[in-house]
Formats: sequence, structure tokens, C-alpha cells
Amino acid sequence: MEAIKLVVSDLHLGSGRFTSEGIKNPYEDFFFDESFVELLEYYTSGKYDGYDVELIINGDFLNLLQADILKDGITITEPDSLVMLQRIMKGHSAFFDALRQFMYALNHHVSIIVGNHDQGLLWNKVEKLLKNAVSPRMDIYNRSKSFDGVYIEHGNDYDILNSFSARDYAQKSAKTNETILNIPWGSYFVMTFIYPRKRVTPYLDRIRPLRKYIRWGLFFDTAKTFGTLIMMVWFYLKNRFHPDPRVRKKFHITLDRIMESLKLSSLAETAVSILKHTHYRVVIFGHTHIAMQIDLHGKQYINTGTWTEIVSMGIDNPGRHTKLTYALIDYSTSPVRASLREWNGHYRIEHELPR
Ligand SMILES: [Mn+2]
Repeated sequence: MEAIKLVVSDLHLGSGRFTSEGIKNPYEDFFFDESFVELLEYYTSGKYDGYDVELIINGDFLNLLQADILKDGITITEPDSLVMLQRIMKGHSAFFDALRQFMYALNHHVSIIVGNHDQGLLWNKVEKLLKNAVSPRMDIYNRSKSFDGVYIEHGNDYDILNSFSARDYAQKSAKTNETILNIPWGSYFVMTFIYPRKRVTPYLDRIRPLRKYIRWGLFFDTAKTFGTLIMMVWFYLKNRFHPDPRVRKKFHITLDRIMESLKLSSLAETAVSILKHTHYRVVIFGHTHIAMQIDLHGKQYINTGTWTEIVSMGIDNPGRHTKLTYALIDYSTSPVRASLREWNGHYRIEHELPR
């Protein structure tokens, strides 16, 4: 049987390019529905007609941290997550139509691994709603998936700011006694600090590496960057000494560990150590939004990057870029081989740029 698997990550589908009032949505990060539909078409026709094709979406598929619909901007209940998913499906109907069509064929499969931006998929009703929309055959994995010497995980679990336990994904709210998502520090930060600022600076959470941006900003945009840093320290202190002991506990982390977590190389180091100490021949992560591959004596680490824009501060590659990267796992060789690829799609004369 001829087979391939495609792995993508960090698509960050939001509630659509425009709000219901026709205003540009500053919180949308995904603009490549058409290209994605073409990717599925390509790998299910021509040479690939009749192949077993599995699409694995490795975390942060959906942006289920839409603070703009929340009463207090921070507590997410199951009905909140349902509303967020409904908005996403409405805002990206071509995408979901294509997924559903792809799943009509029994030799096609979709697997989803939960990431830190779509922790809400762990709610029962949210999982059901997504499966109803795509296919009841679709699988949702709460942390990782492995097969044929390949290990796939989003990667947020190795990052102290974004790790959460799939077992304790929800908790009782101290204030209202409702069951709410038990989100990690990073999600808290995204919703209360980054989200309100995206109205003015939509690319704020697309900047990589953040450490370089802080240094760059202090030099070239001193007052604004200094102000933002003071606000960040204030945000940390406010939560570190919060009246709710659970919030306090979440913020019981040292500056050292925060800086360590912002380092992009640490996830690659984790991958290399998995390759060295286990039987896995291929490790695939996402999360960092930086596509990369490392060859280690015939074993491979691939990071599938993101389909959202990156504002790169790297001295070797500065500027704003979007690369539609994915991993292709090829079963025509034994053992299976994985490669990092970039999807160009059909040639387009023009397209609208993200803000
Ligand atoms: Mn992500």
C-alpha cells in the first residue's frame, strides 16, 4: 500500500479575516485557506491518487484563546470554547469544507494533537462539535502521537510558561464556582497582555526571537520598549502576589526560567536528546514557529514552523516572512523518511498582506 503522512503545526486559525460588521479582524493570524485547500488537493490527486494519506495537525491548529469574547478576558468555560470554535469554522469555511471532503475517502485520515492555543479542544463538547463538522473518524490526541519510529508532539510541554496537564486541563473557578480551563502562564499572558495590544500592533506575537526584539527595541524605540518592559514587570508582580493562591502559584517562576523558556534552541535540544536516548528515528515538533531540521547520524529532528507570519529579528534573516512549511513522511523507503517542505501552491499574481 502506498502511503504518506503530512504534518503541519501552528496554523492559528482565528475567527476570520473580517468581523461580522465587515471590519478587519486584528486578531486573525491565518490567511492561507486557499493554499491549504490546494495542498490537500495536490496530495490526493495525480501521483497520489489512491494513496493512504494522513494529515496530522500538530498543535495550535485553532486559536481558542479569543479573549475578545470573554466577559473578564480571562476565564474560559466550555460554552466559551464552543463559541470560539463556531466562530473559527464560520471564518474559515473553505478550510473546514476541504477537511470534511478529504475525510470522505476512507484511505484519508485527519489527526489533531492539542497545543497550548487549542487547549479548549480537551472539552468534550468542543471535541464533539469539531468531529461533527469534519468527521467522526477524526482523532484528537491530547499530547503526542507516535508510529513507525516517528514521534510527534507540539512541544509546549517542555516550555515551563506553556505546559499544562491534560488530566487537570480544567478546574473550578474560585470566584464563580464554574468549571474553567486551567490555562498555563503563557496563555494568561497572551490573553491579558498581548491580545489587547494586538489592536494597535497586530504583529506583536509574531516577533521571533523575542529576546533580540527587546534588545533592538531598547536601542531604536527606547521609550516604548522601556514602557512595555515596565508593564510586563508590573503584570508579573500583580499576578505573583495575586489574592487567588492558584494564580500566585502559576506565577511562582524565576526570571531565569522565563529567559530559558524564551530560548529557541531548548526545544531542539530536547528533540536531540529524545533521538539519542530512545528508539525513535524521527522527532517532529512545532510550537517555536521557526521551521528547522537537524540530521543526527541518520536520525532527524524537524520543526514544522508555522503558516502565520513571522517578524524575524534574526541577523541572518531579518524581516517579515510567511513560509507554508510542513513535514512529508514518505513510506516508499524503509525505514520511513521525513523531510521538511515548503508549500508554494498555485502561482498568484497578487494577495492581500496581513497588517
Ligand atoms: Mn503556536
